[in-house]
Order: sequence, then structure tokens, then C-alpha cells
Amino acid sequence: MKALILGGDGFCGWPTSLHFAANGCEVLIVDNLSRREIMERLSAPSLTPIRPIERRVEAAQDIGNISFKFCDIANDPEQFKAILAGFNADVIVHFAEQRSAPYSMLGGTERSYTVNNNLSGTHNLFSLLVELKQYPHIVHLGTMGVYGYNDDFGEIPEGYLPITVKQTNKDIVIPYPTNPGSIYHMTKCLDHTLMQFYAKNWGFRITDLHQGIVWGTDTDLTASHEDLINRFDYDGEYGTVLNRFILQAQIGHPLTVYGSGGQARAFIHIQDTARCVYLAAGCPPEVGAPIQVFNQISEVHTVGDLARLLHKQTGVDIAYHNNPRKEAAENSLKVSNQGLCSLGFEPICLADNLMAEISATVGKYENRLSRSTIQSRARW
Ligand code: USQ
Repeated sequence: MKALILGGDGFCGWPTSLHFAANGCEVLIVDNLSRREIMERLSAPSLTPIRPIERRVEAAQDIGNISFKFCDIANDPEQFKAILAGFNADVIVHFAEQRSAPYSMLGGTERSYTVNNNLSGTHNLFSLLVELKQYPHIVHLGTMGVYGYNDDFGEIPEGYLPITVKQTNKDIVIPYPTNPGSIYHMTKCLDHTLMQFYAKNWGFRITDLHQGIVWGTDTDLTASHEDLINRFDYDGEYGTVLNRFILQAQIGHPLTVYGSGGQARAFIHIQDTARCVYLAAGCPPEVGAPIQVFNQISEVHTVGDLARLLHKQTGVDIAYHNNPRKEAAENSLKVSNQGLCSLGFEPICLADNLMAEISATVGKYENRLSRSTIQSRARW
């Protein structure tokens, strides 16, 4: 299988690229290295010393066939078209988006950047494929946040909601109503609408993976060589909550719970991200079918429960902050992940003790830590 991985230098993209290559795929990573640039601008480096992409790719040759091309898919459609034409992928995995909710809410510049980058990149992809008459399976990284995080309709199904229309008494299935909580999440909702149109009009086979909050840092492959190490973000904008809490617990920093901690969210380990994307890539929907949606999640926890678990394990204090975000103080959440489970996904859960592994990573690179980046700057 020829796999084009857009955004393959990022936190999820890099381990996924390695996983595809280890499974015999010919992998081409296309990336504009914007995540590295934003990290410099925010003065918020990865805790782990990630290597330049060229060195990563060189070290990855022991795992499989991986190459890299620099391209800004949102702003350089000509070069992007040449890459698509030259590679002729069987599957394209699309991670190439600005993925932080707090970053997208920092100010006007970040709002515009997130909207322009995410939507132009996604649109260029489909529009150029139409021009080239190429119809590979597209796997798009979406987010659980497109649904909002409530149980108004019971357990969150995979993308579609069966309803009875009052006026006609007919039973139909509709796309699950979107309810984004940030500009970033909004772009993923808009991506979905854009993709629906391309699937309807040109028969694209599309899978949208509505992923939960990723935790962990390494997979077996990224841990197999220092030059393959994955990034670890813990700053207020790009660090996700559980990774932040594990780092904070390790360094004795009071856990930064926003609000009461009653926010329930879905989680998935980084190793499972790579596995799930690969499973989904091998199972495209039929031509002419609606977008196939899988909820890419392993388990649901409240932020407060995670903090209490770490407090119990390490004795670290919990600090309750005024919530810098506009979100429900508490919610209940149930999410179906039947689609990926039916393809053989066996979720790694917190109970599997991988937190110890992350603590070891934090211990190893603690000298690189910048405490001043821990507090979030975004307010909304
Ligand atoms: N939170 C805290 N303390 C912190 C950081 C976060 O209490 O120090 C809380 C937030 O208020 C929120 C929850 O933890 O209620 C999750 O925050 P997060 O920063 O870990 O995750 P989020 O902003 O939702 O975004 C992340 C990824 C995004 C992905 C999304 C999946 O950055 O790319 O799409 O998780 S989901 O949240 O399921 O939509």
C-alpha cells in the first residue's frame, strides 16, 4: 500500500508513519514543519529532544520505506499537486492541521491561521485530487470535540444519529449535530461538511476518525532508537491534559485542574492512535457511501478523576484554577467505539500502567523542562 501521510512530522503523524512503514507500506511524509515553528514562537519546546526530520527519516530506514517532502499544502497547491501526481497514493492520511484548541483561541492571528490553514489544506487536497482524477481512500483526523461532550442523545454514536421526524413520522439517520467548543474544533466540523460534499459529488471514499485526547509519548517504534523519539508537549497550549498531569506529578507541580474537574472526556494512548489509523486505512467505505466515521477512543474519565488518581499515586497536590475555557463545568459522556473494535482494535487503558513509562521519559529529560510554559495563556 502506498501511503501519503500529510502532517507526518507531528505528535500523532510521526508514530503513525512509522507504524505504516513497519507494516510494509511505502510511506511518503508531506509536512511544512509548522509545529516546530510554532514551538519556537511560543518558546515551548518538546520535553523530548526530537531530531530534525531528515535525521528521523534516515533512522527510520531500518524500519521500512519512508521518505519526506517539505510542502505547505494550504498555501502551495502547485507543489502539492506535483507531489500527489508523482506519488499516486492508495491511501492519504490527513493530519496536516493546527491541532490545539487553546492555541486557536489565543487571539485574532491564531484564529485566522487555524481557519485558513485547516480549511485550505483540506480543500486543496480534495480539489487537486479531482483535477488529477485520483481517488485514493482519504483518512481524516477529526476529533470527539465535533460532537460537544454531552449525553443529550445518549451514547455518542459514530457520526450519525437515528431519529424520527415528527412531521412525517419517518425514521431516518442524520449526521450527528455538531457542537464545537473552540475555533480548532470548529474547523474539524467544517472539514466534515466539506468532505461530505466531495464524497457526494465525486464519490470519494472517506473515513473520518473522531479521536479523543491523546496521552502517552512513545510507541514501540519511536522508542526503538533515540533518533526516532516522539515529541512530548506539556505547555499550556499544546500539552494535553493527562500528559500535563503526569509531568506535573513527576516534578511536584500542583496539578492544574480547570474549574471543578467535572469535565468528562474520551482518551486514547498514542500507540493506539497509530494502530487505529492503520486499521481504518485498510477498510475504506464503498464508492458512493457516506463518510465512514469511527470514534477513535479507548476510555472516558473526568479530569478530576485523573487528578485524584495521580494524587493518590504520587501525593502531589491538586490546584483548582478558574477555568480559562468556556465549557460545561461538568458533563456525563458515553461514547461508542464499535467500528474500530469490530476491525480488531483492543484498547490500551490507563490501568495498563503506561503512566510509569511516561514518568520515566519525564525523569530522563527533566533538565530540558521550562516551568514557565506550564500555565495556559489562552482565555475564552
Ligand atoms: N484541562 C485541565 N487542566 C489542564 C489542561 C486541560 O483541567 O491543565 C481540561 C480542559 O479544561 C478540558 C480537558 O482538560 O476540559 C481537555 O483539555 P485538553 O487541552 O487536554 O484537550 P482539548 O483542548 O480538548 O484538545 C485535545 C487535542 C485536540 C483533540 C482533542 C480531542 O489538543 O487536538 O482534537 O483533545 S477532544 O477533546 O476529545 O475533542
